[in-house]
Amino acid sequence: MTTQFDIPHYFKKAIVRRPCENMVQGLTEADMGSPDFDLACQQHEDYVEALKECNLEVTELDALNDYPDSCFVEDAALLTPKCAILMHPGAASRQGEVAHIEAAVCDSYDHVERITAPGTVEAGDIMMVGSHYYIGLSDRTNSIGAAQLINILERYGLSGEVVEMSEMLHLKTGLSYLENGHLLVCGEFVSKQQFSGFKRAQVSMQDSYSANSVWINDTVLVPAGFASTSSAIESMGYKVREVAMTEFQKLDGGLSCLSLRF
Ligand code: CIR
Repeated sequence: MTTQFDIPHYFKKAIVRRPCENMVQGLTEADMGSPDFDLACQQHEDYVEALKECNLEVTELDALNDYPDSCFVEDAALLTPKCAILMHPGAASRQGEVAHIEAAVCDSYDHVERITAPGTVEAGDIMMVGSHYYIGLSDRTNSIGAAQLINILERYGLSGEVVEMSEMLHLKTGLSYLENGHLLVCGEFVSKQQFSGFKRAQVSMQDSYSANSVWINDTVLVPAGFASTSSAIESMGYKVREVAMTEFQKLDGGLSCLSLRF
């Protein structure tokens, strides 16, 4: 296994998709009520602004009303420095999102691979640490899909390993790599031996939503309203940019889910 704790991976671009009015039909177990579409659009605009503040060139794709969860673009593809990999989501209602992201991905990549049935992977289950990728086996990502993914990664000189999990929606629901060996951990991932080599900062279950925070070019985006997570991240030496995410939280969507960064 290769890990490159000392070389942060700087990003140049991001792809996002605007929320659609049908987002109220999105998948959720959150029991927090329906999202307010207008407020979600405002929050999404501020998210895009935050990406730009981190010096990313942002491609904004149009809303897709046939796919309520389609603003969560992270799940449809994995963009590595060597190749792009189109996913096959485990959630049936989300499988069609992949065809709609393909053109934007192909615009930026010469090498485009794909996960195929019966394999399923949603890239919210994939955490990049240098050239190594951790792949959570969740309800959305199966071992056939993970094996396909590892095979593709290895063909490009990258590597992967699976992470057993049973409680969270996606791997990055409870884990975020902040570069420089720093890892936010929450819930079922706190005691995992697999992550004992990282400098870990524990996020309490009460603040679990903020365990999905995103390092982008030395700034960390943190959901607004989680002061203890923000200050823990600041004390690791990072600049924090808070983003209001209440309407996406109602759909179990975190900060990382709203963009593909590469
Ligand atoms: C779903 O359940 O698929 C969406 N409502 C939320 C997806 C969140 N994506 C992510 O954590 N990567």
